[in-house]
Parts: sequence; structure tokens; C-alpha cells
Amino acid sequence: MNKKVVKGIVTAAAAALIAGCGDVEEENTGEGGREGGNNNNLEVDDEEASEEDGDAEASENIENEESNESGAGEGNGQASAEMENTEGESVGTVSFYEEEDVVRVEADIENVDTGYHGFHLHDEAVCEPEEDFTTAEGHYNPDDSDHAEHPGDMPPLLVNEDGTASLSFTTDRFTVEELLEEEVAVMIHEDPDNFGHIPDRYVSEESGEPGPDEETLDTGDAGDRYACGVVEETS
Ligand SMILES: [Cu+2]
Repeated sequence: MNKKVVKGIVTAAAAALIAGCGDVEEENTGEGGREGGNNNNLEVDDEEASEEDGDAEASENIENEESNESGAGEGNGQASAEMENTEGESVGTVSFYEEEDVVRVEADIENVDTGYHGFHLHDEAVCEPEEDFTTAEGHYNPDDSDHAEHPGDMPPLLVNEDGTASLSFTTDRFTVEELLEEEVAVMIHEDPDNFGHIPDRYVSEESGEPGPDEETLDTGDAGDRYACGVVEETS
């Protein structure tokens, strides 16, 4: 786990939260106990901040990439989500490629507010703008773990001043086949994600206890849902 990266993000997110920007989202993920240890297998390769062609179709950039079909079972080992905001406007594409032992996730985003945004897979493959995307339910969390250990918890999007974001990372927390079987959606949130990292010097008004409360451990306090896209097999 790249503690430096995550800690930096988390510190910023926690600061924002404490400053009162952390409108909590309504999610109904499980309440199961924390699963052991630091199980963060996400590996972030932040791509360079500048986008070469921010307004090009995201899929054009990535369609030519090699795909490895070995781990994918049926299908071609590729899937993607066309992201739309609550106004029904396109904000880019998130693509999933099965590689040797991991899935590579590539996000090519535009028309999103500058700054960090929570970025997750949610449980239901439903994106209804009229419902503010709440019908996509909570984080993809088949093992009933706490936030930051949900398989659907992904590194945050860093959106540049021009509204574009480019993110590429690998994860071994799911396979492309699994995402297609389980039927999930990608979600971009309004606010940063605190990854459940609330130090014990903060006491929750809700629980009266130090550290993260249940809401934080379900959601990461990433706020309202900004854009949503159903993960579908790429033909
Ligand atoms: Cu989310």
C-alpha cells in the first residue's frame, strides 16, 4: 500500500470533512465488523496531470490497449462505464481491463468540478439521475467490510482546473467477470473520500465515540453523487 499517497489524500479529505463539507450520503451497505488489517491492494499510478486531448472520446484512447483474456472467463475481459451527471450530460468513461493477475482501471473524465472526488463502485447497475443516483445503493461490498476495504473503493479522482481527470491504477480486489456478473455502477461523488480515516482525536456527534462512526465506515463521507455509469461489457 502506498501509504504516502493515501495518507496525503486522507488528510486533505479529513480536513474538508471537519470544515463541514462532508455532507453524508445515504447508503445502506452492511454493518459488518472490520476485516483484518491493512488490506489495501490498490496501486495508484497517477497519470500526468495534463490531458493531451481532454475532449476526445475516452474510449478512443484506450481501445487499442492490449487485453489479456486469460483471467476473464467468458467475454473479452473488458468492460466500461459511460459516466453521466445528474443533468444527463456525459462526463467521460471508466474502463476495466483484465490483466495477468489484476484489473487495470482507466478513468478519462471531463466536465467535473475541480478537486478531489470520491470514486467507487456501487452495488446496483442502476443510474437514475432523477433519484440523484441513490438507487445505485451503497458501495460494492460483497464481504460486508468497512469503508476503504470495500472492493468497490477506488483511488479518488483528482480533477484539474479544466474539469478533466485522468486516472490509471490496478487492483486485485475484483475481476472484470465478477463486475459483469454482479452488475455494478461506477460513481463519482461531489466531495473527497476520507477512506474512513478519522483520527481518535475527533469525536462523532452521532456516536459520541472517538474516530469514524458508522456512516463514515459505510461511505467515506464523499457526499452527494455527482455522476454515475453502469459497468457493461465492452464489445
Ligand atoms: Cu460511492
